[in-house]
Amino acid sequence: MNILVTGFEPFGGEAVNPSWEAVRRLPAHIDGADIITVQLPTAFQRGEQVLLRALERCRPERVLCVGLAGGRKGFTLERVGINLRDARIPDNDGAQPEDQPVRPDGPAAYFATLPVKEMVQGLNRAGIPAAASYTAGTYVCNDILYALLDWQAREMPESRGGFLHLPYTLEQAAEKGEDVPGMALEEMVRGLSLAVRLAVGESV
Ligand code: PCA
Repeated sequence: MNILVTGFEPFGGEAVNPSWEAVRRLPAHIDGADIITVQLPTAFQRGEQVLLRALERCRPERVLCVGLAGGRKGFTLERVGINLRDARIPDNDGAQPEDQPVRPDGPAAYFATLPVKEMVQGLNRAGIPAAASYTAGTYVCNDILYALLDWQAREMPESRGGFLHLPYTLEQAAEKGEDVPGMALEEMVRGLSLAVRLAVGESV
C-alpha cells in the first residue's frame, strides 16, 4: 500500500504554510504503508501539473492532500470538491480565475472517497479537534481536490482520495490577533500522522 500526501508552498504573503511543514515531518512508513510526500505550488496550473505528474508516477492507492484554511479552528476533512475556480486573491503565479470551471466537461462536484467520518472520529478520540467540512472553498485547494478526484475516477477508480485543511500555527495566529485560532505544529504532525493511519487502515 502506498499513500501520497501533499502539502502546499506558502501563499498570500505568509512565510510558511503549515500544510507542508506538517507533511514534510511525516515518517517514510506508517503501519506498513509507504508514504510519498510532495510539495505543490499554490498555483492553479502548476499545482495541478505537479499533482498529476505525482499521481501518474506513483499510482498511489490512497491520496491525502493537505492545505491551510486560516481562521478555521481545528482540522477540517473536506467531503466535496466542486467544479469552480473563483479566486479572491491571485495565486503564486499571479493567476486569479473567476467563475471558471476546473474541468469544462466535468461533473459539478466529486465527493471525497476517504472515510471522512471515521477519520474525524478517530482524530477527536485522540484529542485533535476535527470536523467534516462541506466546502474546500473555490481557490487552489478545492481545485486540487477536484482534479485529484477526477483523475482517480477516470484512471484508478479503486484508489481513494481526500483533502485535509489545517488551521494556522500558533505563531501565525498570534500575529493576527487574539481571536484567531491556531494549533501547535507538533500537534498538527501528530494529527496528520493519525489521519494518514486512518486513511490507510480502512483496507488493512
Ligand atoms: N490553502 C489554500 C491554497 C493553498 C493552501 O494551503 C486554499 O485553501 O485554497
